[in-house]
Amino acid sequence: MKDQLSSRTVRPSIGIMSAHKHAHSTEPTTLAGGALQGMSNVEHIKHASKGLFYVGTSDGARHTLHSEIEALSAREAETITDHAKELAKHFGIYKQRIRNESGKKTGDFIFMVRVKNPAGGELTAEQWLALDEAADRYGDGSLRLTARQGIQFHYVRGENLRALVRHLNGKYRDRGYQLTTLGACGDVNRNTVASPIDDLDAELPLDSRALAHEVARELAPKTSAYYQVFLSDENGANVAPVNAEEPLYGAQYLPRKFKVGFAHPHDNSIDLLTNDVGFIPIVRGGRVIAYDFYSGGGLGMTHNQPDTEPLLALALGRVHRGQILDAVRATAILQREHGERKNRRAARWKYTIRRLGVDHIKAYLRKDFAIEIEDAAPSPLPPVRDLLGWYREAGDGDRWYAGVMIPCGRVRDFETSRYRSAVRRTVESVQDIGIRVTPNQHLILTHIPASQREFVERTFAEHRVAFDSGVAPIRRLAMACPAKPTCGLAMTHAEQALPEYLAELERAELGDVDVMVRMAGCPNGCSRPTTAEIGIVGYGKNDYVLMVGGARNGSRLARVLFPRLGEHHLRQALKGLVTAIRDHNPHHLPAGDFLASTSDEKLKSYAAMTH
Ligand code: SRM
Ligand code: SF4
Repeated sequence: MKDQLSSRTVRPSIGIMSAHKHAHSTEPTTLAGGALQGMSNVEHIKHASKGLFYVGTSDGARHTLHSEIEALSAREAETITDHAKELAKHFGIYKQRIRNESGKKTGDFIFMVRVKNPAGGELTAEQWLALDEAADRYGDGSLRLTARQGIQFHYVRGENLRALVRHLNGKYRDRGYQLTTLGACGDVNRNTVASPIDDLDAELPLDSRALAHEVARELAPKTSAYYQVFLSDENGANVAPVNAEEPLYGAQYLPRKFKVGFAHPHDNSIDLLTNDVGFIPIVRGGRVIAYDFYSGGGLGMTHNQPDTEPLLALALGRVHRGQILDAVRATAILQREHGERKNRRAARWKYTIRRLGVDHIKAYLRKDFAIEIEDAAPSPLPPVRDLLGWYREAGDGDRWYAGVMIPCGRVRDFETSRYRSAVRRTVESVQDIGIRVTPNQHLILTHIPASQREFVERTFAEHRVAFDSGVAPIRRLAMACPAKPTCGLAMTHAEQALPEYLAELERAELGDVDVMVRMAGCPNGCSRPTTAEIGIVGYGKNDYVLMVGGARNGSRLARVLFPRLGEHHLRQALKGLVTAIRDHNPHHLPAGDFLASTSDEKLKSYAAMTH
């Protein structure tokens, strides 16, 4: 196998100097600046893998990732090694361990497997049914819709891992898109999100999804290791030619995850400004004339590392449709060369672009990558919409789409509401139905004839799944991350806590208040609490940060109102603040604007009130 740092790797000789230093005062360790020495352990692991094939060990020896997966499948190993763990992420696989009540990782080894679902979260009925079947066969009987329109399996046992990946990849192709876990995690482009109503919106049907698909295809890992490790046939014969070349990423892939999104002028549910690179069409006279181009967003921050912070993407100007793929590719190359590779916490593009200077980056994109960025103020962003209920679909037929609320994205049959069965029954019964995962962790069922609307509603009612007006305003935009017990980084619960907090607000007759509440189990911010109107972030055992005042269109970060709160006080504060949005908001401002424009002192006095 050829060494992968091949001549085909595009390597610009960049003379970009740090324009103004961001918070990171030490000189960065970058590919452009030097050798592997001094880079993080993960960089060494990626480099030694020769395109994700080999697991290097600390004594300089190596074995194949394939051999570790073989051992798992044969039940000869409980899990994979920690070096293999870093590579497996690039295949959408996370090594996890069940945590006990006190949070200690003492339980069985398990895996989380993430399926990529680019360009609007679209799935066919066959694909949905394949996922649904796999939930029982290989997971814990649930499907977890993600905040980036993906689907996760939790509690996958080692011996089922390869079988699950094969099941997903093997049979269910449609319209050229195959379910895959390749590149769903790891230091590559993650799921490329797009507004789920891109082409459905009756007033403005667009086609940004095609661009999102192009980006997803172009930035997918090109190594064939995935196929050799998971998909070689029963006799070990390869299903794809062996290839370790990564023309775009090179031997060490990107310094960190990379995220790209496309919003719609009527819907910013993807939270455009939280992406590394984002676009939204500019429409004049019903025609898309160009796209606003944003760069450098990201929400993660790390305890005890004050240099790390949530940052919204910056508006760079306008680009034309024909240059969008080039602009994404160029940004990925700049990040590959100039991103920090020693401290992974400081390695996201949001830090690189600010360290190098936005003007430098723009100049560089223009000159060396020939991207024609037109200087222009961006158009105002549309709101983050819940998209629940019925909407007529674009096109001539009398077809409809229906947004269905899935609490915290967990498609499961609970005792009270049987979400999984309701969706399966609908998908099996309505001809030509399509499915989309929304960035709010909900589902949209598409292409439903008017004559079938009543059947769909009845099916949901029979399974006790609340639909449209049956969903309280306070729940419609609520999101939480998986957190405990599966997420190894979680400090508190989130998915398992937020529904109860919301129920408590409903019991206090606050369910009708229109406010976006999001909760995460640690400061990584996976459910995007930092752009919510009310954001809750787990910070330690029985310790939470309460944030307020994000904008409904994602254009403003929330500010910290309480840096530390125990759970009891958190619940009390939630009640007080939601009451204030309803009762002390004389101009009926949207909840985020009300919270943003009210002083801390005032809000704290409301938070202390209970009713
Ligand atoms: Fe995330 C890591 C779950 C969207 C920022 N995220 C994780 C891991 C894999 C934990 C780990 O590294 O061990 C979580 C898996 C837990 C589990 O048991 O399932 C996890 N992230 C999720 C999901 C499932 C949350 C959800 O409720 O939907 C989302 C999967 C999206 C997908 O399909 O690709 C998810 N994560 C996000 C988002 C929101 C977004 O992308 O729109 C963010 C904030 C935006 C951003 O990237 O800055 C996000 N996740 C992080 C970070 C912080 C990154 C940083 O820059 O510091 C981590 C930790 C890390 O990478 O080191 C992380
Ligand atoms: Fe895990 Fe933290 Fe992400 Fe929640 S926000 S899924 S706790 S990494």
